[in-house]
Amino acid sequence: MTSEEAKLDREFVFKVAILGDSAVGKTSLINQFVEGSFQEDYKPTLGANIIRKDVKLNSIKVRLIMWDLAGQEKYRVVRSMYFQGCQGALLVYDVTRYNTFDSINSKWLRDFKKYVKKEGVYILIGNKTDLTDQRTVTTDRGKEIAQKIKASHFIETSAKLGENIEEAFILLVNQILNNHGVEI
Ligand code: G3D
Ligand code: MG
Repeated sequence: MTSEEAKLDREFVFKVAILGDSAVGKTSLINQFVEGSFQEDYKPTLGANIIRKDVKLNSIKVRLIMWDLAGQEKYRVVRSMYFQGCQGALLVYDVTRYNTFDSINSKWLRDFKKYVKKEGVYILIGNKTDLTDQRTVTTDRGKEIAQKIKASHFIETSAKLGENIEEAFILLVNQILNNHGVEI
């Protein structure tokens, strides 16, 4: 096999955390990304769901492992398992609820840094952009905080409409690859 061929066969497995307050849309984002669908009456996740999705970026294959947790995050052992081996995170807030935005820095990022000792990457996501009338967090505010917390990227999404979902996950994967010194 030539080195060019070897390059084409590169495969990675990355575990990513999807973090944010209850009901910001974490499960909906994962569903939309994995299945391309939005379930209006999605039941709150019980325990942990482990979801896998394979993506291909140019010649690079990446298997993403996502844990979708709900309700049990308060248990330390669950949290440490959740974060174990994570290379990156999506930090999600709801653009209609300012308190979920405040939690990003005060809670979720702190947690990520505490449990993920190695240099992990994270991007900031403002979800539910379709609820324009109810928006309380502006795009500019989001950008500002993303800079402040040194997020790799900032993106606004609507899991309901399927807007920017794929883009958000791809930004994260790209950044993780970058972090591993892989050029796309
Ligand atoms: P969570 O996993 O972070 O707890 P969920 O959040 O994915 O369960 O979503 C919580 C609620 O927000 C759900 O509504 C879901 O339908 C809704 N939601 C998620 N993303 C969006 C979005 O982009 N736009 C809108 N309008 N709603 C969204 P219910 O009513 O089932 O609680
Ligand atoms: Mg959920």
